[in-house]
Amino acid sequence: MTKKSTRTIIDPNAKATSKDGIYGLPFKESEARVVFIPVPWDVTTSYQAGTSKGPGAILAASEQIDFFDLDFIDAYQAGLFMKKESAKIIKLNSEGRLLAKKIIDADDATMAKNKVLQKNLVKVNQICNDLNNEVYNETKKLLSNDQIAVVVGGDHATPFGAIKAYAEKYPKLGILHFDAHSDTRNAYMGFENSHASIMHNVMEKISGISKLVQVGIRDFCEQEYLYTKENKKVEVYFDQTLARRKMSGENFQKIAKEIISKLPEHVYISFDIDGLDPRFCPNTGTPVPGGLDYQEVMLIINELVASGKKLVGFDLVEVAPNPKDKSNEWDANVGMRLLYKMTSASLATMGHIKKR
Ligand SMILES: [Mn+2]
Repeated sequence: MTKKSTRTIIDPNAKATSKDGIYGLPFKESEARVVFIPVPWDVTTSYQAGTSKGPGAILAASEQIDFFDLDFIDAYQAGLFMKKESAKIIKLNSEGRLLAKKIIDADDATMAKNKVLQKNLVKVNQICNDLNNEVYNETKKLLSNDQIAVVVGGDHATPFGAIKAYAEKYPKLGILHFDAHSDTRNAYMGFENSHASIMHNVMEKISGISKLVQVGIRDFCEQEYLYTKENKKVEVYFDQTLARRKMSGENFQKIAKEIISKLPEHVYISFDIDGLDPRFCPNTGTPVPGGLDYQEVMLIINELVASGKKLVGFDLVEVAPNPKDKSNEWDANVGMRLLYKMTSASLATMGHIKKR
């Protein structure tokens, strides 16, 4: 990346406008330490589609940011930039979604005898592989340039390629995974690369991941429960367990420290917005009651920074705008703030900005 001082051209007290880049910032990609990769993707979304509109909604909502932060000093100074949505990814998504829809709607008996649907399933799996390669190549390019690449989904299938590129750059990488769902199914409705299998694929198909710590999990099948229980590299903080520990009077800061203690030196956060209580993400694809409070997440992130471990990369997925009311940008508002906080934390742990 090229160097540029921006202190003179950004007024952090002024209202940002979306005609500039994300968070109203004027950086070019080459000047930005953090590059957001929008991935408008919801090919295998089973319940409510709409996460493909997430990156655009986050970009639009981002002008509401106030840069002043009680924990970190001026993350924006490091240069933040969001790429344009890729035409190739948009095309892959609409092709894939059309094919996947008929498979999702078909029952098992129909799938077993319908050759066209079976062919379409192979095609959908190929399309998802193409997406993974696109995201992998883009992330690899940015990482080799000493930039931090951040996937903004899209559904939870989107960051696979990014995590693969990060694991190559940081061997023994640990994943801190916030989610309502375990996302460790072998496959979902025959889809090999669906949102419901992302962490299974990360653990089985990417070498070098030393640890997966899941937080907020409250929706999973028995296969997932057994998979995470038997895999020594996986540690699960179920939502129910966290809630009961809190209700029995345990100090949440102590719990947050414990969560962070399970992670290695280099950490990647994969953040599914539905890990939060649904009041923070009412339009996400598959909301589940329970979940983390926003400030609990802030505390866990803070404990990560305090631990001296490095937040080398992260993603934010499953943010979906309200399909019936475009003026309601609540989900994206929460998303863009969470994204800015993770950006700040990552930059601070990587030595690019200071803690307050
Ligand atoms: Mn997920």
